[in-house]
Amino acid sequence: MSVLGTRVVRIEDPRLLTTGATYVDDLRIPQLAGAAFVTYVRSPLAHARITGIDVSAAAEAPGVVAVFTANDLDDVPPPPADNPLAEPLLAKDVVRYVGEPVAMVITETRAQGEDAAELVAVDYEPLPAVVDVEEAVKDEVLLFPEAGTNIVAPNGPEEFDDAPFEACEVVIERTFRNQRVAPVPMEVRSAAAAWDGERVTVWSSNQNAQTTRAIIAGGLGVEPDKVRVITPDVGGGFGAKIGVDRDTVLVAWAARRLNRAVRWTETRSESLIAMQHGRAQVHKVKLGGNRDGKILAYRIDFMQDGGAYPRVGPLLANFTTLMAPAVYEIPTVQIRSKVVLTNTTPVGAYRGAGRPEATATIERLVDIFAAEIGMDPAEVRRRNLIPADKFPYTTPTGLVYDSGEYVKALDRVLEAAGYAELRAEQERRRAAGDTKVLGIGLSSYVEVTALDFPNGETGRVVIGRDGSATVYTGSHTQGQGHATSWAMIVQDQLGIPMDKVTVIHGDTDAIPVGTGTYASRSLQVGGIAVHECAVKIKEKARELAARELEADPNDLVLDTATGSWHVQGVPGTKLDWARLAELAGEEGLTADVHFKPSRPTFPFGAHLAVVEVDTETGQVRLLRHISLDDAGPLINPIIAEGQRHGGIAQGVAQALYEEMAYDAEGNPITANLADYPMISAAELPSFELLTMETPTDVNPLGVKGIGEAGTIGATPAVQNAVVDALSHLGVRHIEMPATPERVWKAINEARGSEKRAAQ
Ligand code: SMO
Repeated sequence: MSVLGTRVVRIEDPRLLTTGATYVDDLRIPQLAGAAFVTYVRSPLAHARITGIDVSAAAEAPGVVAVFTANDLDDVPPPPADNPLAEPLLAKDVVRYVGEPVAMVITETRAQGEDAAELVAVDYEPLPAVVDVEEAVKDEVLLFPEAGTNIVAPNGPEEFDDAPFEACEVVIERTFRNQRVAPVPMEVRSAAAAWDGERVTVWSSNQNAQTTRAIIAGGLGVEPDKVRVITPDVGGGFGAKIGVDRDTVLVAWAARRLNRAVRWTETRSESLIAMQHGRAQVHKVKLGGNRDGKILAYRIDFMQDGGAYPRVGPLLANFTTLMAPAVYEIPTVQIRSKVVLTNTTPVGAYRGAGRPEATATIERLVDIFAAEIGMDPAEVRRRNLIPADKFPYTTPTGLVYDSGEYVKALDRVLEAAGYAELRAEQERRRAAGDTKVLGIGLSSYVEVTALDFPNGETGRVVIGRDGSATVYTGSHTQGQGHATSWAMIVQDQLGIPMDKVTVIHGDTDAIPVGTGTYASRSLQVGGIAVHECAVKIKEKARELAARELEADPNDLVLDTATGSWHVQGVPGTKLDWARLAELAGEEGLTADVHFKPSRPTFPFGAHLAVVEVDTETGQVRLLRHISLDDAGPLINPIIAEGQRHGGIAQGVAQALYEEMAYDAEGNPITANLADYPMISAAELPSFELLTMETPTDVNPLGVKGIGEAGTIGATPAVQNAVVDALSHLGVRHIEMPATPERVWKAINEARGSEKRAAQ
């Protein structure tokens, strides 16, 4: 029996739960002995001209090794002259967001750095700041006057054709905000670097060592082989550690410049303002349909707030664009997007990266449409979901959805939730005038995973003379459980027990080529690379065993229960993996694979949230969350459930609590975890998880990605539940996060308009 699909307890957990992880900041290694500490001087203003920097007082402060400003960066490539939007390593003439690095102070101890940084005197001449995308798009205040506009990568038609909407019985027009959130990984950004006279070694907390190496090499102006990147344990990334920011490039630079090891770990407050944010889109949308529940036309005209530098903004907008039609069969879909720069922290990937935004909007619209035509939102979905017999399904945006059972997923969730009873209970409470009303919210979703499929992923498996297997993977765990899953894949194919499989990742010397972990790609790309390595090794072993036992290779049998080979019908004479490794001689028993799938995959599912809203205070409590997340066959159900738990928690957080907020001058006002209401287990019920495993034909294990699914499905279900709770009052929409204040206001506005109507 295969180990795949069984509930194997994660093999990395005993270490993480006893001696603990080793994060970059925990490293006590000879190369970092006597390392100096980096402290960044960050801009306190959202937009200003730098007219002078006086470092003399700081340079004299106790323990100061060096103070560097942009003028000291004379040995790195200058920002490309042909790109007026280029992001410098240190701000030189202008700062564009609060938190932008302006100078770096290097000291013997961390505490000395905090003090010395205060002594760096920067003269700022404030410039008007533009914080809101709807202001920024007017181009009245420009972040880069040389560029002449704040708009980047505009996409879509100049004019929309209104005819498809004119033919509809019902048309809804809305503007939705998908608020800015902070990724808040448990481990903040952290790096250390040492220079050996030829090469810089960087220990860095990130999602892909090889991309990080490329970024650092590019920043320093050296060939990639002059940089080695090592990532020890990583405490979460959520997209915000795909590669590294300039803060880490500068750590590498300082080690080279000073010929001394340096280390840097940001504070939590720094992390909240200087690590990239996520989401931050404004959607102007229009949906048209008929009273029979059929949606006929959909338009989304949206802006991605890029923050102060474009970075991956265009990529995020592209993901939202591609997934805009979502799970529905809609005859007309019109999409326009632009990235707009603002004087705020740059926005990057965050769990789902552009896809949750697409789902959130259409799922909200479907509910408003349902309310408008007086039809149950589940029924409206059922009438518009892409039917199972239409797969593979080509979307209006040119994607090919591989496999899906959208109606079935929805129906199973409704059934498990007891939908009819929930509606009855909702009605009962309303009729009784209960101040605690019930809301039931749905979402159906599909997401694209491993959209960067041409990059593929590398794997290498080496069988040791002791019969063990060592797996080198270009994929990159930040908590996802690669050590367990990759070992299961090896055991499944080769019969080498999991405890004899070692997984190595995150060292560019050991794994020169790799892509890393993001876009829910690890298993379907990196895991498959390991699977393919094992298959190759099996074939090599078959030849070796055949030669040794003087048999036809086709007669050789691998008994995966014992990890040994024998000739068909002659089970007495066995060759184990240790022996086969020996037989392979000098060459060794190894396989290398760079697996490149032909297409991305499309996990899907449905979520149902039940909330209780206190109509006197606006307080929302999530009572139940039922989800079905189908990512194909599960390698390890425990790990898949863990991914769903974390994803749902972050999705609920966006719906109810979290928002990275700025004042009108661009000052972040949620810059610590007292003000930024990060969700915790205390706010969450136990999730009710349903399983369905619809395989893809894109890879031999039929697997899709699960890392981001929970986040994508959960947010709209919860937001819809809050609105649904108040629908009897005439409430049709509440922006996220649905804080008590927002909910209370919505209730009062609805009651006010009721009263006015009665007068
Ligand atoms: S937001 Mo993810 O790490 O693609």
